[in-house]
Amino acid sequence: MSRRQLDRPAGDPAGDPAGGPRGGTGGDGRDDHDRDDGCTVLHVDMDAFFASVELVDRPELHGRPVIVGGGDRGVVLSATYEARRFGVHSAMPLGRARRLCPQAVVIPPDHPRYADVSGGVMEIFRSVTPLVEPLGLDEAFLDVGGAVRGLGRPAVIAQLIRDRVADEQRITCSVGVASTKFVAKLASGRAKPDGMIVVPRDRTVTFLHRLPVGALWGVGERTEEVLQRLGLRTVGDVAHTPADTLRRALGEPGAQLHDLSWGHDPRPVVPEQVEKSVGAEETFPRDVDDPRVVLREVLRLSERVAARLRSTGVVGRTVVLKVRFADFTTITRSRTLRQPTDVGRDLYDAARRSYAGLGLDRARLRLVGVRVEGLSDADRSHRQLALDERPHGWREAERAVDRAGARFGAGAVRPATLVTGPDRAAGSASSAGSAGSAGSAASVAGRREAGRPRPNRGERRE
Ligand code: TTP
Ligand code: MG
Ligand code: MG
Repeated sequence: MSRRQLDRPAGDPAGDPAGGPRGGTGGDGRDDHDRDDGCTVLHVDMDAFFASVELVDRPELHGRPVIVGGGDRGVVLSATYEARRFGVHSAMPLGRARRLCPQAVVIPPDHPRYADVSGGVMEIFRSVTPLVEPLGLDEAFLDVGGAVRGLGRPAVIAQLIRDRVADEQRITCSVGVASTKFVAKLASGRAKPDGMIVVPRDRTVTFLHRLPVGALWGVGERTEEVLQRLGLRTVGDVAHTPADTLRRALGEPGAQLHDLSWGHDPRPVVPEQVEKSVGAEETFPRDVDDPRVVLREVLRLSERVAARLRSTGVVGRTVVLKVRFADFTTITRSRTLRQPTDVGRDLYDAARRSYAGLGLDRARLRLVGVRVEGLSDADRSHRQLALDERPHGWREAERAVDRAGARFGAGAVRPATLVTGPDRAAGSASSAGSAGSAGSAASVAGRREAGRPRPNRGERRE
């Protein structure tokens, strides 16, 4: 899929509760992409997620109504926008959906595949900022305030994300760009499908007040009924009703609705719990006894783990080398660094020493792995380093690689040692080290993303 322009054609009325134009404007119809100052919150949501993933392998279904559903509950889980034109929507009983749209292609869900694509999408988000708050498999809030210097304005970052999701996962997503989570989420919903909307800070109230009350966070059917009885139909109506009146009708949540209706939403983007360890390992296509090949792989894994540390905003102190012999015996060796790091070179140096310490003497290896433990917050650690005045050229160089990766996709820029290293002539090195080979695995241990296998990407998280 090609890179798209920042601007999309406006005017498709689908999914636009306020009846205004879509595709880049949250205010009064003008293009607001360049009015994104202070709009550091992005809400990104995949379009018709399950159905879109199914279309990746079935291009012949593009443009046709497709429903993913069935399973235990016999309901529609996801429907393409073509199916939605017939009134089909998620959570609808499948039988009713079939009656509304008999020509729809119905596909049973393939949850491991969706989890896999979700992992890839979240990885794109985390290459932009560590401040990613997933809301399920197909959506997340991102705080891009810290990424603006390196990657550009929020609207540019939003488009970058849309392009990368399209290029790498072959599905589309929609993005809301705003100054608060609540407004960003509303905006992404209005931008659907395959669009983005920027709500400039000073147009937040205008944007909100035209929407129906149901758009307010926390307003379900029952609350909506109460508001309707008070004669309140739009968010603007709620805004112009005294908070006390709302509190009397709805209790404390009534007052919160009043705040929301004026765009007050102080909730920060809360990233997921930090991992306990980050690691990657590689099973060689054939057992390897050449130390140069092994070390080359250790270097590649170290770079990969370090990039992962940086993208999640953490540094680690203990480097664990794992070696599995041809007979499946597995050993690990740890080294604790003086300073925590997120630099691949540091990890490699420690892992290389551990490897030398093993004195393997051409023992045949089946797998090597590099893991970092003892993680802590990178910002705090770097402040400490600044006090110690320890200049670190590698860190800057690797950060530049990250930025290129965030822009152009992982692997766009490789460390020079992996491209032209002296051991390149060793022959089998390139096959052993090829990214994404069947036996490759990267894992992030800890609470987050538990049980999310990613078989198709050759990466695994525990
Ligand atoms: P949504 O983002 O709500 O829906 P969607 O991605 O299919 O469509 P869009 O965002 O364009 O409106 O949910 C994401 C996925 O979660 C969806 O594809 C299927 C799954 N899902 C369920 O399994 N059960 C449900 O009740 C809903 C609403 C979604
Ligand atoms: Mg979605
Ligand atoms: Mg969603």
